[in-house]
Formats: sequence, C-alpha cells, structure tokens
Amino acid sequence: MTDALITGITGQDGSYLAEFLIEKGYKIHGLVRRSSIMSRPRIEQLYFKNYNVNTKNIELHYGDLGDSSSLNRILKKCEPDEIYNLAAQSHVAISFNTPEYTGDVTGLGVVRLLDAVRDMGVKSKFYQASSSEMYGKVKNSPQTEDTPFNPQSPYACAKVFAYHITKMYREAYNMFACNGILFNHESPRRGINFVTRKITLSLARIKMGLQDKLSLGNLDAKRDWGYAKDYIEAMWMMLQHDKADDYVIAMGQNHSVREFAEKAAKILDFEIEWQGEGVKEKGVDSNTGKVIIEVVPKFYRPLDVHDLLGDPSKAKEILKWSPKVSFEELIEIMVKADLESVRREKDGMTEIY
Ligand code: NAP
Ligand code: F7E
Repeated sequence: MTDALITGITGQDGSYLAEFLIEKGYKIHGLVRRSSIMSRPRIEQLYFKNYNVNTKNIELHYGDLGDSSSLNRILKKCEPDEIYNLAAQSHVAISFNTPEYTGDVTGLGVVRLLDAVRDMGVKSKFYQASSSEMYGKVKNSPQTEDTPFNPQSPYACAKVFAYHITKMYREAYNMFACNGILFNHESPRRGINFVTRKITLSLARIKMGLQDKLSLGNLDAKRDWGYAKDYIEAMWMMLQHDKADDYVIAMGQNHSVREFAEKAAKILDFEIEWQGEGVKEKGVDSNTGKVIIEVVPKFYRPLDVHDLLGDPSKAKEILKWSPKVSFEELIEIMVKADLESVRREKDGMTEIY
C-alpha cells in the first residue's frame, strides 16, 4: 500500500486529493492543526467513511508548518512514499495584513518540511503547491515554466521562496521534488472569501432573498480559472512521472471577475447591466431594475495582479494531463451547489459540503 502525507488536507485541494488517492488504494495521512472548533466540513464524510481502527486507511495527525518538531514526528511515524504540501496561508489579500505570518507558514514552512524529509532520510516524493501568483506583474504572456517571477504580494513572495527552495533541494540532495505552478482553480469547496465562491454564494443568497447585494473590489482582474478536481489529478501525475520537474497547470484561457459574475448571474436568471465607473460602478438586474452588485473599495488590494494566463503545454505533452471541465461548466457546478446549500440553509438544515 502506498502511504501519502497531505498537509492542508482540510482545505479545498487537500480534501479532493484525499478522496482521489483513497480511490486509488492509498493510505492517507493528513496533517491537521488544532482549532477551537472541531469542525472539518470538507473531510468529515470521507473520514467517517474510511476510518477504521484496524485498517486505518485515513489517519489525521496534529501538527503545524510553523512547528518543525511536529513535522519530524509525523514523518517518523508515517514514513510516507509521497508528500503533498498543500498547507499555506493561501489568501492573497489577507497576506497584506499578515505578511510575517504568511512568510513563515507559506514560505519557511516548506523548508521546514523539506529539511525534515532530508534529516529523516525518508525517500519520499515531494509535491509543492506553487502558484501562478508568483508571476505577479507579468513579464510575458501566456506564462510558462520559463516566465520570470515578479511577485506582487507577501503571499506571492513566500511562494517564490518555496518554489526555489523546492527546486534547490531537488538539485542539491537529489530529492524527487516537483513544483506544480497551478493557476486559480475553484469548486463548491472553495473558501467563501475567494472571489468565485463569494460570487456564486452571494448571488444564490440574493436569489433566495437572504442577501441584498454582492460587494466586490477589482472587477477587471483577469484569471485563468479551472476546476479543482481536474488540477489535483495533475499533482498526482507529477509524482508518478519518472523524473521530478516543474509544471504549469492551467486552462490556457482567462476571464475577468466581471465576466464570471455576469455568467453566474445568468444561470440564476439575473441579467446584469453595468452602470457607472470605478467605485461608482454597479451591476443592475435589468429584469427588476435592482442593484445587485456594488463596488466597495475595501476589497481593493494595495497591489493587484491584473492579467494571468497560463500555458499548460508541457504538462499536456509530458504528463498527458488535460482538464475535463470548462470555464462555463465550472460556474454552473458552483452556482448549482450554492443554490442547493442556500435552499438547505433556508430550510434550517446545516450546510454540508
Ligand atoms: P485552502 O483551501 O486555503 O487550504 C489551505 C490548507 O492549509 C488548510 O487545510 C489549512 O488548514 C492549512 N493550513 C494553513 N496554515 C497552516 C499551518 N500553519 N499548518 C498546517 N496547515 C495549515 O487552500 P487551497 O485552495 O486548497 O490551496 C492548496 C494549496 O495550493 C495552498 O498552498 C495554496 O496556496 C496553493 N494554491 C492554490 C491555488 C488555488 O487556486 N486554489 C492555486 C495555486 C496554488 P485549516 O483548515 O486548519 O485552515
Ligand atoms: O482573487 C479580485 C481580486 O482572492 C481573484 C488563491 O487561491 O489563486 C488565489 O488567489 C481576483 C483578484 O484569488 C474581490 O482583486 C475582486 O484580482 O479569488 P481571489 P487570487 O488572489 O487570484 C492563486 C493562484 C493562489 O495561489 C491563491 O492561493 O479577484 N477581486 N473583488 C476579489 N477577490 C476577493 N477575494 N474578494 C473580492 O471581493
């Protein structure tokens, strides 16, 4: 049986990856951190379905990327064949409020883990969750594995450090360590303060009469958005290849926040008509004349990344990876899931992911 350690198992990607690997017959070790609320909604169903005191094909271990001793102890106990390092303070806007913490967890946390692997002499394959945010103010477009990084946030700076230290450990210590440079990927499990999920959940709530307006920041930012389930498969493919390398994972097309909001609204029978400019811009539902989208300056960032577009040719050619879900299908999946969860909320039922 192959043992895999997933840091960030309670997050969007970690929960999908754990499901995917269990289906493949892996034993899963998840690193979790202590919280005052014992709630892990994204993995609860998977955990209770698979946890068994005898087989233990899923086990959770308390630890933290800020705590080397916990990482050493977990590695010693699990001796994983594969490590997927998905844990991070992953919110770009919040990284401006917590730059030092973000640097510590998202950046230094990676070297803590890599060094623990080296010290233990464990022959684990290592996946690092690198990010398209590293390209920042882009030097050329579309972005490939050779495009220079130009980070624009504490989060992106931390990820650039993590990228380089992963590559350096590969070259210096002959470790099987890969960087997946993933462009934005979303799902019904996306955190509700990332723009796509904020849009789909808020519009579903407006539709059901539970919310008045959706407040957004930069409507013109463009992202290359794909479906999280397609992207976690690429992580696994990287570790199955005979050579460790770095790969861009993207759809190869980008869209603005404005376009995402328009398409999500249409699925709910809203027709958005934009009026005004800048902070005065509003999205009016032309069927009712009601303002349902407003621009609120507090959602602007001190620096934003305006235009990301990935070129996944290398992953397609070498790993034979390709995405299955289109941009339009992704929006539909997210809107429908949120409409369902809002209906449950209205009926007084607890939301289940
Ligand atoms: P996410 O939903 O925010 O999940 C982050 C995970 O990291 C959670 O499980 C969180 O645990 C855990 N974590 C945070 N701080 C930690 C710490 N100090 N020690 C241990 N665990 C900690 O992120 P995601 O969207 O799944 O993304 C997964 C990874 O890919 C992240 O590294 C992210 O930066 C990167 N990435 C994401 C995208 C994207 O579009 N989603 C694109 C490129 C790269 P709690 O549940 O306890 O908070
Ligand atoms: O913002 C704009 C915002 O927070 C996308 C993380 O997973 O992907 C994610 O980072 C764009 C930005 O994602 C709001 O200014 C407008 O231009 O959904 P987001 P992100 O910053 O691209 C990368 C690849 C990662 O690695 C990260 O971990 O949308 N935007 N209005 C808004 N964004 C948010 N959050 N909220 C708004 O109200």
